[in-house]
Amino acid sequence: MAILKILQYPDERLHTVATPVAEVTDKIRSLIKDMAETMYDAPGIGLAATQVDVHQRIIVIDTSETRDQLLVLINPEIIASSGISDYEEGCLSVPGIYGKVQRAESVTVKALNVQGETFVLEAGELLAVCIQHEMDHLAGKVFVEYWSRLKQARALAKLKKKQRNL
Ligand code: QAP
Ligand code: CO
Repeated sequence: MAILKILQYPDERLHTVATPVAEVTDKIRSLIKDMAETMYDAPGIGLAATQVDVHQRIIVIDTSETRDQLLVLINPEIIASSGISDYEEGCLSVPGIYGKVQRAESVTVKALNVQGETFVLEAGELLAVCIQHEMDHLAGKVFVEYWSRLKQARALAKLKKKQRNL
């Protein structure tokens, strides 16, 4: 097990489009363990492989209060969505920056589990938002990129200032 390094916005590698996992091997399972450990350590509620510079379609999520409900999505696909939600988001790759993004309120997602079996999950509320946020990472998109140029520039200035003071 290992804590992986999380890429920090505006790292260009966050714009890489991930490719599907061809087969869920022990190597993939080992990566997933490290991703989960990294997410829990941060602590965060979601982490996409893109954020640890692995460009394969893998996501780990745990939105539970008890931090013991790990959800692993391999090759996720949204097969249905409905409603509109306007949730305040954050991101481990954009620390200290929070803001609203408009997304679907509920989603039905199809994915593979760590055993390589297909499953379908219906999600709402925070879990639905988190799934969409993490799937964006796999497509090379960071949540702040939904914002206006001005709001993005302000976020970037805040990040730069924080990095200078480290
Ligand atoms: C994505 O984000 C998410 O700024 C997961 O200083 C977040 O785990 C989806 C974090 C909210 C939907 C709603 C952020 C930790 C964690 C920070 C995270 C920070 C420390 C973010
Ligand atoms: Co994120």
